[in-house]
Amino acid sequence: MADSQSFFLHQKKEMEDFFWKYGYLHIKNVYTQKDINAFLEADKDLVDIEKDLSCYPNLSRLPSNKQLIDALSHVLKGELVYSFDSSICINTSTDEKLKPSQLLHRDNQAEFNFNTNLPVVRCGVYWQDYTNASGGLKVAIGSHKHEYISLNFTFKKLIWLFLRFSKWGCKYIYNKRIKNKIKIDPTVELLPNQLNLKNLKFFPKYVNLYPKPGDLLLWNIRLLHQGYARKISFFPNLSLGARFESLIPWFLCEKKVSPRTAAFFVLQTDDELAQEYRKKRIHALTKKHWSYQPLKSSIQSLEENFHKIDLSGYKKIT
Ligand SMILES: O=C(O)CCC(=O)C(=O)O
Ligand SMILES: [Fe+2]
Repeated sequence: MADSQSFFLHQKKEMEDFFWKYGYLHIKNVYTQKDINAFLEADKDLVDIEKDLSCYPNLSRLPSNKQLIDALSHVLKGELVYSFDSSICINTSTDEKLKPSQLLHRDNQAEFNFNTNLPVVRCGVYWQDYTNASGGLKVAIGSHKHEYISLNFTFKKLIWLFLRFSKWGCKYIYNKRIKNKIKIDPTVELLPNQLNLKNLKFFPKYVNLYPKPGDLLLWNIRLLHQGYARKISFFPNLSLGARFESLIPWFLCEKKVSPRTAAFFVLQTDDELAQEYRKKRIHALTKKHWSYQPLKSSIQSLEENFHKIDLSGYKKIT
């Protein structure tokens, strides 16, 4: 099926078309299994989830990869910026801590203008083989361009959604948030962007992604996605929403990858919307994250490979 297609780094044009249409990419063999294992083995005693990958002598080579940067600057249609928004989690459990209805999310994005494109991606590098396993990534195809009405909707959520179809309704939501001092993520819009009927769809359509060690998955920062996907043994190509999936007994699913190790990093262009996103995100990342200084050697290599690096987060704590 076209939706669950994977690519190699040299297929730049194919990746560009696929990415803007569907909002995600599965890129094969970006690294070798041997390399990622060696990076991890060498740096594992330094790992702290709050540290950026640039704080590690070896794992810093995951984002600072010339071939990847070349390919993605083509896909995102602009030269790339590194903003020190990354981390690695090692040996984490794949037990679901969230209710199925809370799994699906966009990364620090809500109520944005669906008529614009945001050239910001989150990349995931996974150390385990997910080919025949549960516990991996599920994405909602093309959801970077649509808002959805789904079965999760409460009456209040539905009213809220309809308010967003008018300027007046958006202003009403904004005023309500200000008046009630509702705390929302600083990277999310306080004043919702007005929705248009063509932005609205019923029920997302999903696909599960099954990377092998050395593959890279990436998704538009606006795309709906979740971890903890289940692979149903007798219907391996079927991908259901988390609520339906949770009704399927585990003996009908492939075993979960557990524990799991994965690194994530954000790449973006320097376009105006991406700059706006970057500024808000740098502000939203924790003081602890910015207290870990990147290594000089990493900075040098990032500077050589990226068009620009944005160190402004580190000024927050000085
Ligand atoms: O656990 C995963 O594979 C996805 C994690 C995720 O949602 C994220 O890093 O934004
Ligand atoms: Fe996410």
